[in-house]
Amino acid sequence: MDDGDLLSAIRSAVPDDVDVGVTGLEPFPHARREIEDRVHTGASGGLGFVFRDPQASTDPAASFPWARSIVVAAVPYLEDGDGPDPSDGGTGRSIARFATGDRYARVRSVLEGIAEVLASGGFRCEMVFDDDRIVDRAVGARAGVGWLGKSTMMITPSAGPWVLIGSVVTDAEIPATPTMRRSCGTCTACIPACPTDAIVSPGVLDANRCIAAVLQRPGSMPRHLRTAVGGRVYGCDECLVACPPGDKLLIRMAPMTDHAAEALHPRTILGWSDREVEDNAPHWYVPKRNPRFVRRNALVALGNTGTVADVGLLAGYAGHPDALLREHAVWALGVLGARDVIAAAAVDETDEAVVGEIEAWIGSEAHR
Ligand code: B12
Ligand code: SF4
Ligand code: SF4
Repeated sequence: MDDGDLLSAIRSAVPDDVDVGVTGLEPFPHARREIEDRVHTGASGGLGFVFRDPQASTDPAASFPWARSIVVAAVPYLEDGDGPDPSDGGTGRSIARFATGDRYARVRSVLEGIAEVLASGGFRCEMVFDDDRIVDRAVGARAGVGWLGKSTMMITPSAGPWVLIGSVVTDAEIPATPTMRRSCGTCTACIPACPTDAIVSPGVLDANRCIAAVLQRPGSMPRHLRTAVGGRVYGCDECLVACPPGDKLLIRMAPMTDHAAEALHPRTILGWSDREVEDNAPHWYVPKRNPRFVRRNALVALGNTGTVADVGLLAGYAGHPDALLREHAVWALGVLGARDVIAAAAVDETDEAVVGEIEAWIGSEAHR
């Protein structure tokens, strides 16, 4: 099989809605500069991933010295239930679409199909996605499967931003596919759609403010961002929902049922046992895989979306042994106006952060 045939064989092994391209192992100097800039300015928000070693993550030849080509796939991941939500006052879905179920299963299956074609030709290959050794969007853009949008998402003409990106690194020498000659043009819809103004300029994300990142970080959630977090517990879809090239795919999907919305409501999540958190969220980045951070997020989300009927549940968390959860429960109670419950919680409280949160709502005099 010659090189051109190899790419045709790969394309016929993947579903029709998956875009495939090829690029070489040359470094990605632009991506490296961008990543170093985010680390330098602090906009990386202390995240690890590709920010840990910008040189290594943008020089695939250093990580895969045996390889000659990168075959990259943009895999649409929307399903029924992902359709547009009715106007929710900006509170957002509790769990972003990409994290509802195992959406990476389809990426794995597409990459396995590609790897099978290569392996049957006697070539070595390795599947890579969401991996610190590769900047997925830069690979996808150079191979021409999409363009880098102002939201920093890689956008494809057929699925907009609703694609996950995965690659197969191989020692087959496959000619590179051309870069796409498309861009966002004059569109800027994602920038005002972001609830926290985290897209600070076109293509530049401040991860300190991005809700998707805030929900992944350990510790107390910054107080000034809690209201904007809305009803979100994991991930954020606002800059994707706002993106016009994704509309035609999004509207083809059935909307979320009331039953599914209740099953993922922050109050339901707060009722999950540790085991249920692990079962429902096996692929989420949760610091140290500790369910307390999922609960912290759900407490804030319930404060933003709950009603007086949720005060009892929150009052239980205001007496939780974990001070981080007490602190966020007090915040949620404050938002729902349950000052009497906060005053009752104040009586035996000694943790500094929780006392600070209590005093923010009922004042230090009332606390004493
Ligand atoms: C760390 C990380 C995050 C962090 C930080 C992301 C960030 N941009 O800083 C957080 C937790 C916030 C995050 C959130 C999300 N993520 Co994420 N994340 C990653 C990860 C692991 C590394 C990406 C990264 O930090 N790159 C470094 C930064 C500097 O690069 P960049 O933002 O892509 O920057 C490029 C642009 O800025 C561009 N650029 C620079 N200047 C300019 C100027 C203009 C005008 C333009 C147009 C472009 C441009 O050049 C840069 C280099 O290529 C990748 C997987 C991987 N290994 O690549 C997934 C990945 C990027 N995430 C993904 C997804 C799905 C998401 C979410 C949509 C999930 C959700 N619903 O909550 C959100 C989207 C938020 C957003 N607007 O980016 C997908 C994106 C797929 C796609 N179509 O682009 C990836 C590729 C995972 C995958 N394998 O599919 N993510
Ligand atoms: S994921 Fe949400 S918070 Fe982050 S940039 Fe997009 S809209 Fe803003
Ligand atoms: S909303 Fe508009 S500007 Fe933002 S990424 Fe999508 S096409 Fe580009």
